[in-house]
Amino acid sequence: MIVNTELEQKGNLFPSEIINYKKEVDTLHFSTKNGVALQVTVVRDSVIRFRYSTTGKFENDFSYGITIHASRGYSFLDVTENATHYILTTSKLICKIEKLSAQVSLFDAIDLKLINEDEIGFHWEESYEFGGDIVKMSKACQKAESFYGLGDKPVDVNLKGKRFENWATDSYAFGKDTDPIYKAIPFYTAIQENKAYGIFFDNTFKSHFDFAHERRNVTSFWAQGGEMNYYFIYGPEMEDVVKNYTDLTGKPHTLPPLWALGFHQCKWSYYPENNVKEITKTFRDLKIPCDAIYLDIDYMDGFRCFTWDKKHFPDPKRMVKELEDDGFKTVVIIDPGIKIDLEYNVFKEALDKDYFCKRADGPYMKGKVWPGECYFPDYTKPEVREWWSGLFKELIEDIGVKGVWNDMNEPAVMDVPNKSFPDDVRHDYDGNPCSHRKAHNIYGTQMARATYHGLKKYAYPKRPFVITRSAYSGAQRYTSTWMGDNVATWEHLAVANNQAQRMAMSGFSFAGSDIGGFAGQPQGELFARWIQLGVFHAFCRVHSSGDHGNQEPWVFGEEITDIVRKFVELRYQLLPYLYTAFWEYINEGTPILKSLVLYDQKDTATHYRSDEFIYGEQILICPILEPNAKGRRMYIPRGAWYNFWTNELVVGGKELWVDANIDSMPIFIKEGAIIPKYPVQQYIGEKKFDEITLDVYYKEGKEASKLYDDAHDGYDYKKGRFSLRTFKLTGKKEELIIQQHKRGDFNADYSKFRMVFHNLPFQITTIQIDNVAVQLEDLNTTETQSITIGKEFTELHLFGK
Ligand code: MIG
Repeated sequence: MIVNTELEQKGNLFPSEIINYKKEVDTLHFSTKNGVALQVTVVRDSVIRFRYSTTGKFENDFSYGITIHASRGYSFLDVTENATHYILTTSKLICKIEKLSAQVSLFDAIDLKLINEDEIGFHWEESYEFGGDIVKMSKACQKAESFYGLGDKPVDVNLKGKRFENWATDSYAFGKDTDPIYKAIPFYTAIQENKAYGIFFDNTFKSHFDFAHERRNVTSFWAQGGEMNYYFIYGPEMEDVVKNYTDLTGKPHTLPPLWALGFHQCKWSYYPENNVKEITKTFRDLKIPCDAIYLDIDYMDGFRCFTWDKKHFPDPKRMVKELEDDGFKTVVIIDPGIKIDLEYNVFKEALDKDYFCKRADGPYMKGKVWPGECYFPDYTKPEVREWWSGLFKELIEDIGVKGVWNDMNEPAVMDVPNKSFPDDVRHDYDGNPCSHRKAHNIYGTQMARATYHGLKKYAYPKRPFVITRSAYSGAQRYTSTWMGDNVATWEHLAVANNQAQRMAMSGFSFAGSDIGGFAGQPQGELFARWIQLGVFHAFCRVHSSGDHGNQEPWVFGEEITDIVRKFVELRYQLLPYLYTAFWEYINEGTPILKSLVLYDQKDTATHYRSDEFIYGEQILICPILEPNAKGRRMYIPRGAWYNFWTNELVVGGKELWVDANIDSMPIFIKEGAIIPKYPVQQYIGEKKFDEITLDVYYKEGKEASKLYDDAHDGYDYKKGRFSLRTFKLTGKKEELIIQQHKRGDFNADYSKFRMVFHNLPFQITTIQIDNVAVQLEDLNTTETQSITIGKEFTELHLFGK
């Protein structure tokens, strides 16, 4: 039984036989004898939406999850009918709907094999307490099927055998397997028989997913209200499922400013001003690159949002300017709770304009958070979001703050058993009034959305930067995210690794954990290992509660400081590589981190691997997750990979011991890759440089690599001011050819590439650039050979012997 039956006499209800069918452009409408309506909409050849109503009438079709920019359109659609089924065919999928039961099955249109079928399919239970239905779906689970996704769940990568709940929850010091935590992302990908498909259950009520936990051969999902409304997304590659889901729910609207991909330092809390300055100065003194410093709640006056504690921060504008002059962007926290205080203009205005959430019978939704008793804006109302955006004018435009951190937006409330609003609170839901049962999971996303629009407006012509704790599907359009209040333990380091991969395969790549752990204090060794992992997450920030001591890179002694510096420097060197991956993400929806199963689903050995992942397209990472390690066993995916530290070439498809003392970690580069590197900078824009490095990893055969670049901030890139270079490498026994193709009209400051050749199996004798022979003088004769060349070459040809 999926949920407890509400009243004993009521059990599950099912659609009866289909008695009516009508086709309207891309939508098929079915109705059953007992009044169930089913709408089947072809969104794309590989994406079909299923929507059920038990009353025969549908609610207003409104979703915060689906973006208006989602691609629509299919190349082929055919509907036929036989004695038992309706059959819908696209170029990718065949969908059969059984006349007697309305049960659905889906097949690959090319090899005609079954991909997924309803077990009992759609069913429901009437909700005695709230009205409407508890809507349920159960699908057959195949024997070797496995499951991935669901956002921030702190569990191993494969979800099979587990059951989950989606209900955004403030979860201080959550543990491995705690469920639910901060986010609600009701999307998963399944793989069976080498075919991947996804299901996005776009329902914001509390929802549940069961992956063959209750019954070995059944996968089911259900929600405490709303519609059974899900999108079936076919791959057959997992990466295509994720890309299609990301297309539906949205890619980030803008690239982040490059500084947002730098290293960030945070703590609860840095104050007063001279403490902040001491921290930033130490970064510069110790030459540990850093781009952003965060102010947690104590910068405010009595935790009132949009105010400053004038004692600790007498002149915020001056301070922010001085930090900026030293290369630090200031990011400040803003919570949703607005202190009840008639002298406080933000409160007063929202009260006058009726912007706060109210209880069912009319009183305000009152709850205690950091400022004491608060009211909470209803961000699900467009007018309230507009107002909220406007509040950022002073902070951003005048004071010069560059980023905003939205916390507590599950929403979190203190000293109440459910840690949030009661169910009866009313929300506008963009003109579809509802209770908190429906708006809860989307509240944080709408807050981050309003914050994003404020930043976008007032930071213009610069790009906005927002970070949120709570999120529903689609939040990635507006904001980055972190995983909330983790703990300084080795287990949590593994959790952070799983969560970042899981978020990426859930369409949300701009994510990272509190490096070092929020609660508790790490030993230096754990901190160093966490930094090593964190520098390979798109969002890279050290944060801690500060309750248990300091957590800056230098508090663990010189050895650890040096290790931190080494890896943060590596992050800064690899920024053009990360930026290129980010560009792929915002254009194609390609996840920046790829779990091995997403990278190579055909290799079933990857289906249960959690530790290793691919960073971007060509770098394999495996964090060290245990104390006192001198290395570890790890799985090397198929293909051939160079050990980043030793240049040793290993052939994958097997487990391997890899050495990694505390100052090292397993990093491998795909054979044939060309990896771009900047010189080390202490912050983005510190230096202008005339050349960047391309690390070329020899391969006998072909491999393509990319390098994206633009002004690193602003919007000119949207008007063509970017450059996208594609490098095609072809290696032969005594030759190496690199062809470059460039798109876009951005011209970077640097004019040259320093090409460093790794593992060339020959001595270079002749070099041709664009078919003209050049002198060999630039060449080193050491093992690593390198050459400096003008960046606009179209073909570089090395001959050797
Ligand atoms: O109740 O603002 O997850 O990152 O430092 C705690 C103080 C509120 C929780 C966030 C954490 C932040 C802290 N906040």
